[in-house]
Amino acid sequence: MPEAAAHVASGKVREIYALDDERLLLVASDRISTFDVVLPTEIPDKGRVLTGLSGFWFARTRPLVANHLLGLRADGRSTECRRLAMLPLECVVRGYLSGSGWKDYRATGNVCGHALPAGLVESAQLPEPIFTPSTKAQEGHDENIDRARAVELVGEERFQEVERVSLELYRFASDYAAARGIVLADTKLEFGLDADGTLVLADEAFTPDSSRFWPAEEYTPGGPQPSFDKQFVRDYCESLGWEKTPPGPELPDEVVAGTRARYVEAFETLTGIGFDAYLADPEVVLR
Ligand code: Q0N
Repeated sequence: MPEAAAHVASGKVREIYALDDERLLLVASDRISTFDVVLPTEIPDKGRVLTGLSGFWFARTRPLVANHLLGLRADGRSTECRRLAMLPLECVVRGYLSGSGWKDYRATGNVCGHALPAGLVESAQLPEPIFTPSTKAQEGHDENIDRARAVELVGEERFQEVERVSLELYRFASDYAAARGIVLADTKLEFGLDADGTLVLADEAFTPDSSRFWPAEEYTPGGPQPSFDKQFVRDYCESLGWEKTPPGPELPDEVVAGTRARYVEAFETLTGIGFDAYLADPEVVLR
């Protein structure tokens, strides 16, 4: 538990504490969710992998946009960051047709107001990445919105800026990941404003919890793709015939070990840094 820090917010798998008026501490737990349910079994080091990957991307995308990162703590799971006025948007970029994007396309032929070519199959790569913002609805669920609604929430100028920056960030990270054998199918970014009104990238960035990671080697459009990190967990849960409502099942040791190995593999493949080196000195990912 962080020293004398007020708890600000809880996510399903992360906690936010106030350090002072200007700074927050984001702590990534080892909890894992599947089918929107947090499971009772943790994946050791998952929070460290996500924190290290976010730090790596924050350091490398700084030429594109400012970000909230101030430093990584020695525990490897805690991020000190600048406290911002968050924009009420989840900035989603999709390069492939999956999840709610695929559902919308199948039902209507477009995704959040973006007209798309006819005849695309599930998981198809889109002609161009598209910006499909959503809002956090009351009960934590994301609600897709169109451009007009997003402009109502943040204004025309700010909308154009977050759209441009989100697409630039996605192109940078997806090109980087593709060169290392990982398809970054889509991603969710969050931004805030600093006291000067400068746009600042916040939250986590390009982690398996905020993005769909697919192994490029197995990519086969025309159906759902295996997930780089959670596929063992999903397959195990499916094998039980669990109803996908809480409580979720406990995971057996081999599913935990296999899943941990996949997280560590994603970290090492993308960063080119050994996970042991990260544990010894988390800020190695920033250099
Ligand atoms: C913050 N969340 C996650 C926005 C909030 N750097 C920051 N400064 C102030 N607040 C936050 C951060 C960060 N990161 C982030 N909560 C608070 C939840 N989102 C959900 C969508 O709306």
